[in-house]
Amino acid sequence: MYKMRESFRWYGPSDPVSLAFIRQAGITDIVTALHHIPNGEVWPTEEIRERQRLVAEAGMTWSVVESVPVHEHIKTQTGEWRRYVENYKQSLRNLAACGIFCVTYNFMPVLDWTRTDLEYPLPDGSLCLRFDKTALMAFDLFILKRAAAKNEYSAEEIARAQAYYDKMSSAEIEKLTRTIIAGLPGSEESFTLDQFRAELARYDGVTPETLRSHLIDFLREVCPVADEVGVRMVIHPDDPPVPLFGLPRIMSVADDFRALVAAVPNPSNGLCLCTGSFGIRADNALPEMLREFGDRTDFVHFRSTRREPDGSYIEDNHLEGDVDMPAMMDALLDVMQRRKFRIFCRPDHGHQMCDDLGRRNNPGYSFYGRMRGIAELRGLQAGVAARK
Ligand code: DNO
Repeated sequence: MYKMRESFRWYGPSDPVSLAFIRQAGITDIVTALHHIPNGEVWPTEEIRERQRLVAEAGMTWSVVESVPVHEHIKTQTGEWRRYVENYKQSLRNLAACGIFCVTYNFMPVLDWTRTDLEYPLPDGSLCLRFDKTALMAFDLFILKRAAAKNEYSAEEIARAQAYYDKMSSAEIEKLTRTIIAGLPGSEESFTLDQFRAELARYDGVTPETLRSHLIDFLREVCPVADEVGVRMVIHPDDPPVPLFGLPRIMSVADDFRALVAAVPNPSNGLCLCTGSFGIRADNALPEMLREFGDRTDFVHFRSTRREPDGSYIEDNHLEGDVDMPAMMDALLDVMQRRKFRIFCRPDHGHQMCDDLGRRNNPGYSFYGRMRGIAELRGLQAGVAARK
């Protein structure tokens, strides 16, 4: 029976979590990126090889890239975007030449993933990531002061955000601002308030249709190269999969991926099925999506969120929250069996717990929380597999 190819994200030599620890979690495959290369530039073969060497020395393989970032100018088709597309193709060729064939990317404008609290305390003393809709609205309306924001929320929401903002200290305002725009790990971008406003302004008039056509143009350029060198490009969904700051969102539901495949049927056009991101929307039927898109899904992020009625959510333990993990695992095992292929899977985020607490951590990527995650997923897999 084909089992998950167990992987862990590692942010490179500056990651406080060591490769030695990751190996002891039973992991075989590393997910990483050359975070020091500026967005848009080519990833040189020597640098890729050097990173591979570090991972190999620790007894594992660098198998998945997360991410080769897509330069903002490609998303808006402005400035030097054509040069960035050519560079992207070259990075794919270089990765393939080094034997790396799975490349994650996303097409979220301006911000990669977004949360409002990186240390939300849970009753058991661990800390999780949280998205609080009221805090986000308070930031948008009263800190960022985005002009159109007041038209996008209801009167009741605005009143709630006002009450929330009125109680905030200047330290809390500063912290929330940093959490939202200073760049979460892997996002590669970090802004001040003014820079953020300028970036948002670049999307004035960019509708979801325009952004989608830019993504399709990008894929029509890079997929033929990816097909040729055997790379699968796996798009990560919007996180969270709802519009933020008036920005267009185009990878939030199953229909979004269907549209991409219809426009660019190339085999290299693939999906990174992130259960935590898609799972924010109750209208995303995750196991069905995995079964439908299974042939194109080379990478799965396992994470579970717990939704609250107002659009807020916390990141829960991997087998708790709203995601039906047993059903996901069942679908995963079926898809792998059908394809005769082991899909790369990683526990996406974990709580800060035990010896993670009080240490420097990349939010979501502390060691023990993810170790608990992989242990639970592995157990779930053994149980579901035994019944097949
Ligand atoms: C967050 C991650 C994202 C993801 C990118 C993929 O933890 O899931 O930052 O890596 O969106 O391009």
